[in-house]
Amino acid sequence: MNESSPPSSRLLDAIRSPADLKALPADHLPQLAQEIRQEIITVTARNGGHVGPNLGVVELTLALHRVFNSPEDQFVFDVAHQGYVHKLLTGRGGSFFHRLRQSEGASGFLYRKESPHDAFGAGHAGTALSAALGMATARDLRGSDEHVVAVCGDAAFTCGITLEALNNIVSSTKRLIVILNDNEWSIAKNVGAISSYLNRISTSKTYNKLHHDVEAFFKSFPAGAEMNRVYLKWKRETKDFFVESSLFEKFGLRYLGPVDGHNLDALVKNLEFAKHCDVPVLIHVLTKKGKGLPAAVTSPEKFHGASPFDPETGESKQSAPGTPPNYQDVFGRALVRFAQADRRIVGITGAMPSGTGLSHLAKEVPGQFFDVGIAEEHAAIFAAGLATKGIRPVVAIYSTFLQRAYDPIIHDVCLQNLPVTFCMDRAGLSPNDGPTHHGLFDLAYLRCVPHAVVMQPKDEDELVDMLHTSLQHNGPAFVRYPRGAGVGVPLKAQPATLPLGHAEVLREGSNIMIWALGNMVQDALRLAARLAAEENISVGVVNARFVKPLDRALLLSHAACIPLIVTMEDHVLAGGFGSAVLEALQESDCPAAVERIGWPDRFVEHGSSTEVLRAAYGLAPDDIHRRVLARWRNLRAESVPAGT
Ligand SMILES: Cc1ncc(C[n+]2csc(CCOP(=O)(O)OP(=O)(O)O)c2C)c(N)n1
Repeated sequence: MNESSPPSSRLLDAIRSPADLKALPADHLPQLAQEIRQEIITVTARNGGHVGPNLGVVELTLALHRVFNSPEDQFVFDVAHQGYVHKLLTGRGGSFFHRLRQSEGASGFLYRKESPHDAFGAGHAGTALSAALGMATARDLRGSDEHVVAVCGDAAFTCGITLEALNNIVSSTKRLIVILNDNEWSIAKNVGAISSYLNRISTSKTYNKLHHDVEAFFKSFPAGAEMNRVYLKWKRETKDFFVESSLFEKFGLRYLGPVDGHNLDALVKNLEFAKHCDVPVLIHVLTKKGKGLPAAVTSPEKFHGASPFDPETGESKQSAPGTPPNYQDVFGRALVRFAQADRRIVGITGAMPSGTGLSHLAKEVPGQFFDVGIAEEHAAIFAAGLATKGIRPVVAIYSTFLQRAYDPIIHDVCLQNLPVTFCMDRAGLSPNDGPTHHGLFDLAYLRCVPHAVVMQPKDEDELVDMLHTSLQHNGPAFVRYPRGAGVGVPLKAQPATLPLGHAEVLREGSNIMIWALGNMVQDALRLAARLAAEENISVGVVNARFVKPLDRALLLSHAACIPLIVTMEDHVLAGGFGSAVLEALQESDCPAAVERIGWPDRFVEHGSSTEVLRAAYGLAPDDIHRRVLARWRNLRAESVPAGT
């Protein structure tokens, strides 16, 4: 290591590119690591974000950028929620990073369009290995020479896609570096057989002691690379002895590790070695999620993706007094009651017990709770299997992650008309997270599937009714609801069974009828009141409840006598609720005027809040008011005969 005078000011402020990092004397790196941790804590405490995963990869990311040359060499981060350190080292620090997850600021994930250093974008888990393998194979085909490094968490190995890629590596390339960042945690504690296997490798005391002793022995020789090769060969061949078999070696990868993920020297050495290997290599790196923030180390689940917190104590910033309970908690508690009353009811999560509210079930009725890992396809088919034997599975998956389970939804659940309930949290915008996490496509991909019943409640009490209704229904049902707090309505003691395919008229009107879905119902009621008060227009509001089956009878009765139908949905217009209304009217040859309010055919970026993003897309309440009023006035003008 170069010795140099101790740095006085913040080193981080002088790092504008990986070249600046490379120029830094090695003995300054611990201070830089500390400054990076402090920066991440300061910014996530204010903006919220993935504090734990990022605090765990500070040394790993520093080592990657010391050894490789980004952007020529390419890093593919799985989920890309642990990319903050990478951002800070690639010219995205300062005020851009201070606006992390805010409008005009750094995204919470990696995007090819945000920086040339983001080789591959992500937000969903399990894609890194396939993407990196594709990039490495393209390199081989093109005859270029760059390195490709995939950085995958231990939970990524619960994803089918990761295992599919693993199966394909040796037949596709000779040069790929995979970093297994093993912190033993998914969002909750990692689950499943692979997680237990990794734990056995990491903790086999006999093996690790022997490995350290022998490493010290080999290091006592000045022979360098040759000795290192002999040592690694020994290590590979003895590992099977102590930890059954090295799974990764069976897939044809050279296994290196486990390596202390907070020891920069060890990381750099292993990466340097991997760089010169002529076979694909997996480096098993052990890291501590949340390192540097004691509260995050003791509560890794809470600090995986934290809302704003006190940087000193780690205490969450309290939501404003009187904030209604979150949809996810209302759902989770209702499911506990239903499951306690009916032992056939079980809850299934794909590695997200707290995010979906299923942690309530895990705690209260653990025998009826399953965490299957980040495995949405498996979750859906597992549920289908359970349903064939009379079990009533409730699969709770965010709308965006349910996209993974599309084929199982069609092929395994709906085709066989099995009674599985899917509860889709985060349907609609997930503003700070951005396009990988917005749940804006589910209506389009679900309402075309035969047998599917698709619904969205107007408030949290109706969510409980819909969960109850779906559990009475002898077929597949999908309930979507938004992120965050409910409306604040009281919850009935006993849920109601809703008649399938029946909408609810909340306000009568004779000029305009707004058909609103879910969280748009409250906006619709405010819009109707305003148009009535300010413009003297008679505006009714329907709570659609069901997108499929749609309440065609009510819709046609409105279209027959009300001049303008407005649809409102927190979903893309293409294929959504408004499209369902148009199709129903067209199929009945009903020439009604329809104004559809929803998201355009665009990937909506991240932003500071739902309000900010709605305003950016002309969907703020004032914008909608202007549009509906203009359409109404046009219709009126068209209906008045010329010359009068
Ligand atoms: C398909 C999909 N399902 C669920 C998630 C939610 N999710 C985000 S990160 C994460 C856990 C990742 O754990 P790991 O890969 O071990 O990385 P770590 O956070 O521990 O660094 C999960 C389940 C997701 N991003 N994508």
